[in-house]
Amino acid sequence: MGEENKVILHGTWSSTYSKRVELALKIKGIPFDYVEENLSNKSDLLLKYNPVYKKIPVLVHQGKPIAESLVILEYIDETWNYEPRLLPDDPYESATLRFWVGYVQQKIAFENVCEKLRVLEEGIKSSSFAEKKPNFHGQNLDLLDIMMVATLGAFRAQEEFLGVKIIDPEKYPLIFKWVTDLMELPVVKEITPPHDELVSFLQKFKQAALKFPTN
Ligand SMILES: N[C@@H](CCC(=O)N[C@@H](CS)C(=O)NCC(=O)O)C(=O)O
Repeated sequence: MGEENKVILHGTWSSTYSKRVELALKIKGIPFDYVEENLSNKSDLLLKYNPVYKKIPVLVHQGKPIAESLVILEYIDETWNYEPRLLPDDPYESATLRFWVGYVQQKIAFENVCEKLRVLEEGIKSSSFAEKKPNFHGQNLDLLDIMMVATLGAFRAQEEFLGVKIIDPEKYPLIFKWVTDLMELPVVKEITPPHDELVSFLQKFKQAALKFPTN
């Protein structure tokens, strides 16, 4: 790839937002350089590229920066608009898929995650693409698959850290199968941080939060 077409991702290894982008680039087979950012000492380049939010991930393509993970994912699919597509061609299916992507983005966090998972499980079962989930064809993941595995792929580390079941296979069989099948794919394994590193990251994060409470 010539310098003018270069793709660079600024991210951090533990960020689910960076992982979304890394996964999309790998699924599409787009070569890229990766810059690991230290969020407690952000690089001048990151501040220049994302002066509004000052956050990772930032994708730089042809020298131009794009910020916000979901914006970046759509940019990737529009720019490298060949198979596998991250969004379906059918407008209704694409709208439904983006609806659930937005739901995972906004709602699937630590608090009340069980109720949110129930809504997601039921919503996917009655969606226009119900038959397709959770079946994958090779490594052809779409935007929602990327969101699911980047957001929930660390659930085993979170379960160990919190000492509670998050994705209970009896309560959420579809989500459990979906996420665990995705985690078996080589492309997903490539971007998944080692389990022990994630658990110790969560522990360190908690200790730091206890030391410097925000309120
Ligand atoms: N809405 C953003 C969120 C990205 C985000 O929260 N990034 C965090 C790391 S996981 C960050 O850069 N934090 C640095 C800061 O807030 O100063 C996206 O989807 O890209």
